[in-house]
Amino acid sequence: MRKHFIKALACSAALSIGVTAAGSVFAQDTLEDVMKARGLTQKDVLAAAKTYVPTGGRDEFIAVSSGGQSGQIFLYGIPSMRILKYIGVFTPEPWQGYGFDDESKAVLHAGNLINDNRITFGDTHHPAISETNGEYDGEYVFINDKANPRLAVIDMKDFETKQIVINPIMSSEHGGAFVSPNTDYIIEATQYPAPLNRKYTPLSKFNEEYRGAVTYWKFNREKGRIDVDASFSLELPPYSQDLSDFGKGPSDGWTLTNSFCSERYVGGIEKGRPPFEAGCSQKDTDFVHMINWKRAIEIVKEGKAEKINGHNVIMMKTAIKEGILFLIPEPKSPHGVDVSPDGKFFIVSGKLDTHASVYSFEKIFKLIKDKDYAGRDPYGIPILDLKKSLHLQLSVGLGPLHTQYDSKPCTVYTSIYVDSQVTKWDYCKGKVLDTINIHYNIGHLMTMEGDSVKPKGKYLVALNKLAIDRFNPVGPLHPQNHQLIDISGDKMQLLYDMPVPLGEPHYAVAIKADKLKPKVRYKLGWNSRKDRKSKYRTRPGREKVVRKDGVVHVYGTLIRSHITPEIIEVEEGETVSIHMTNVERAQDETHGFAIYGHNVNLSVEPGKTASATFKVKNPGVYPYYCTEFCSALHLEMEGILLVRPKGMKATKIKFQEGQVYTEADFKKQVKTNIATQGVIDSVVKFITERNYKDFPTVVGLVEDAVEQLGFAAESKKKAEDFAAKKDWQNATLWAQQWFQYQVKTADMGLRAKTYLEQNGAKKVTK
Ligand code: K7E
Ligand code: CUA
Repeated sequence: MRKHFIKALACSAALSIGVTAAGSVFAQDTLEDVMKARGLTQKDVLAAAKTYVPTGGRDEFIAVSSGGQSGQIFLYGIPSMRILKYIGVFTPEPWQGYGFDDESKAVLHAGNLINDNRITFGDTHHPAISETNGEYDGEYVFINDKANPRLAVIDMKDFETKQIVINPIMSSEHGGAFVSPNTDYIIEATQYPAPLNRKYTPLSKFNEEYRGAVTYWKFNREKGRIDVDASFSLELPPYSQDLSDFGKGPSDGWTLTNSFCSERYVGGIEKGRPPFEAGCSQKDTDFVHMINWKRAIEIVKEGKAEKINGHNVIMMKTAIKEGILFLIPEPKSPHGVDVSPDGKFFIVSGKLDTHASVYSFEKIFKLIKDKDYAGRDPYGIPILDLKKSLHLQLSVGLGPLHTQYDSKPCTVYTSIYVDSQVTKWDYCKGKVLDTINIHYNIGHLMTMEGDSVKPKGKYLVALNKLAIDRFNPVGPLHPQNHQLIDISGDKMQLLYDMPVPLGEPHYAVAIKADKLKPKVRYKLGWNSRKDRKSKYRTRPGREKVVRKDGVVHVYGTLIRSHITPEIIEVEEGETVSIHMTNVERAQDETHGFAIYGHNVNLSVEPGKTASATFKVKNPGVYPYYCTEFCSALHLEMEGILLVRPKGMKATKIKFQEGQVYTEADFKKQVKTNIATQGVIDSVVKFITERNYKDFPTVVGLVEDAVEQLGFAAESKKKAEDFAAKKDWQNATLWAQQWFQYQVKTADMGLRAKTYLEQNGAKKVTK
C-alpha cells in the first residue's frame, strides 16, 4: 500500500514535467467509427453534443424537481440531465442522516405528526425557488405535500430541509408552493373540499359546511423560516381548488387559484350515482379565484379574521364585503394558471377542451373597478364575465395543461396531455408556432426560470407521466420520463430522455447555476438544522463523557481516520447521547457514524455536529464505524460500544497489541516518512511557484494541507519522544500516525496540483 502510494506520488511528479497532451492513445476511433458501431445518426450526435458536459465540467442550469411520492426533492443539471442529489424533505433519507440524527428528527417530527399518526411518505408536487423582485435568487426552495397538507423550507446554502409546517385547516391540498415576487408569502391552496374545523360533517351538508381555502404562509427571510403565527388563510367555496400563481408588476398584490368541480358534486358510484369524473364535468366552465392578498393582510391586522384551529381565517362573507375576492369563469376542468413575466396576462388551460385562454389583467381590473359583474355564485362572490376578461383564446391541442414562458417576447409553451405534445405559440397574437411530440403524456413542463419575470429560454423539459417503451424494462412499475428539448431555434428539437426512478415528479423549476452559492463546510460545531452553533460542539483533544440527568453524553470528534472516543462503555438501560463533530476543514470529507442494532446513522459533513440519543436496552458489544469511504484507513475508522449488564463492575481495559515493534521497525518507518516528505516538498514547490492564490479552490486545499501537516508534526514529536525513551512500540505507532497525516497532506497537495495544471495556472518568477 505504502510503496504504491509513494510510487504514485513520484509518477505524478514526473508526469508534470512535459507530458501534457496525452490524448492520442484514446483517439484510435474516429467519430464516424463510433457512429457506425453504435448505430447513431447525425441527428443523434448533434443532440449528444448539445447535452454532453465533458468530464469534470459543469451544467449551466440546476433543476429542482419534486420527487413525488418519495417525499423528497432532487437536483439535476441541464443540459446534461445528470442527477446531483436527492434531498430528504417529508421522509427520512439515510445517506444525509435525515430523520436519524436528533437535529433533523426535530425538523421531521415537527411536521409529520398528523391525526396522531407519524406520516412516513409525502406526495410532493410543486417546488418553488425564492424570488427577489420576481427573479429567482437561489436562496430557498419551498415544496408542498398534497396528501397531508404541509409545506417545507429547504435552504439552498446547504440543500437541507430546515422546517416543515402543517396546514392548520386543510385536509387535502394542491396549489402550492408558489411565492410572491419578494418571497414574503408562499401560497398553498386546497384540492378536495372538507370542513375547515376537521370535524365529522355529513355529505348532506357539503354545500354549507365543506370548504376550500388558500393559506398565505408568511416567510421570514432573515430567519429563513416560515412564521406560522403571522400566516393566515382565506375561506373559499367547496369547489376543488387547483393550481395557484402570484401576480407581478401591474398585477402584484393579487393571486390566482383555479378550480375544477365547481358543480360541487359529491360522487357515490357505489350507490348508483354517476361517478365523480362525470358529475364534476357537467358545466362548460369552472372558476379561477382572484384574491387581493395585500389587502387581505390588512384585513387580518384589522382583526376581521376568525380563528379556526387557532389560525386566522378570513371568511368568505368578509372577503366579499371587503371586495378582495372575485371569480372568473374558465373553460371546463382547467389545470394550470400561469402569469406572464410582465404581469399583464395569465394563461389557463382546459383539460377537457382544446383551448388555452389568455386573460388580460387590465380588462379584469377595469371590470372590478366598474363593479361590472356577470352575476354571483351561490356564496355571493362576484363573477366577472369570461369574454370581457379575455385577451384571446387559441386552440392549442387536446388536453392542454400548463404553460411556461420563453425569453423571447410573447412566446410560450403549453403541455398537451391527451395529444402527448408540446405546443409553442404566440400569446400576444394568438398563433401556433410549432409542435413537438413527447413520450408520453406530459404533465408539467419547465423552461429555464420560466415562471420568473426574466425567463432564460434555451431549454425546455417535458415532465412526462408515463415512459411506456422508452427505457430498458424494469418490471410493471416504470420510471417516469423527463425529456430535454432545445428551444433555442424556431423549431423545437428533442435531445434527451432521463428516467426518474423515485416517484411522480409533478413539477420542477430550473435556476441559472451561477446564482447558487452553496457552502463548502460549516463553521466548526454547527447545528445545521437550527443554523447556529451546537451546544454539543467538541474540539479535537476536548472529547469527554459526561453523565448528566440520567443521560450519558458522549462528546466526540471525527477526523480521518479515527473516531474519538474509540471505546464507549455504558450500562444496560442507560440513555446514551452521542454528539459527533466533524473537525475536518477539507472539502468533501464527510464522515458517517453508524452503530449496530440501534438505528443510529449520522452524516457529519465538515464542521457539523450531529447527535444520536437512544436507550441501550440489551447488554452486548456493538461496533460502530464511519460509513463514508473517507481515506485509505477508512475501515479502521471504528469503535466499540460496550453495554455492561446492570450492576457489573467496569474492568480496566488491557489492550492486546497486534504486533511488537523494534527499533528497526521504527527506523524503517521514519525513513519512509522522510521520503514522503520529499515528495510533499516537491508538490509544495510546484504549487508555490504558480499563481495558486488566484484559485480559491486551491487556496482552500492548501489551507487543509497545511492543517494536516500540523497534525503530522504533532505525531512526529510524539514518536520522537517515545523513541528517546526507547519505547519502540509507541514510537513506531506514532511514526505510522505521522505517515497517515503525510498521506492526507500529499493527497490534497496533489489535488491542488492537478487543479492548477487543468486550469492553466501560470508560473510566477520571484
Ligand atoms: Cu400533476 Cu401540478 Cu400536481 Cu399538473 S400537477 S400535471
Ligand atoms: Cu470517515 Cu470513513
